[in-house]
Amino acid sequence: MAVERTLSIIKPDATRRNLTGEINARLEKGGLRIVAQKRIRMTRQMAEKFYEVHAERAFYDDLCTFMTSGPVVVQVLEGDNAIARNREVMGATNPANAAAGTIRRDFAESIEANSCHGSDAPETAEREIAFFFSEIEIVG
Ligand code: FUP
Repeated sequence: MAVERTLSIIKPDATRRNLTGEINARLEKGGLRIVAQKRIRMTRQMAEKFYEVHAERAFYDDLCTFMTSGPVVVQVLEGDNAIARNREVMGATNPANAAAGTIRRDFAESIEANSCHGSDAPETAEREIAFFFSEIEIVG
């Protein structure tokens, strides 16, 4: 299996409820190593750029408002098949459809306030990691 890196975000609904540690424990127990991490406040401009692929979707505006409504923790996760592994640990986008024991099933408030983000492919992981981190900030 290939060692990969993926970009993870602990979203404002989760930081507001002080769930950073619990979510990090789920990630680590899931076989992922947190090799970079910082707590930031996304600006509107950052949120719009980060989610530009969704710019035409009806939920885009609300999503950008939500992502700037409080602090987020952005992270680089490393591990075997980290991109798919993280998406398994997170669960489906809509918590109503997320499998038992996943982060979104256990913590998410709604399809929008769904507690975490994870890159969905190698190309997006590379883009999203570079969006938040320089190479020297990532310590494997
Ligand atoms: P995911 O890859 O699971 O984060 O899901 P998507 O890339 O499809 O969606 C990105 C984010 O848009 C979700 F995390 C939450 C938000 N979203 C909505 O608010 N409403 C929707 O109907 C779909 C997505």
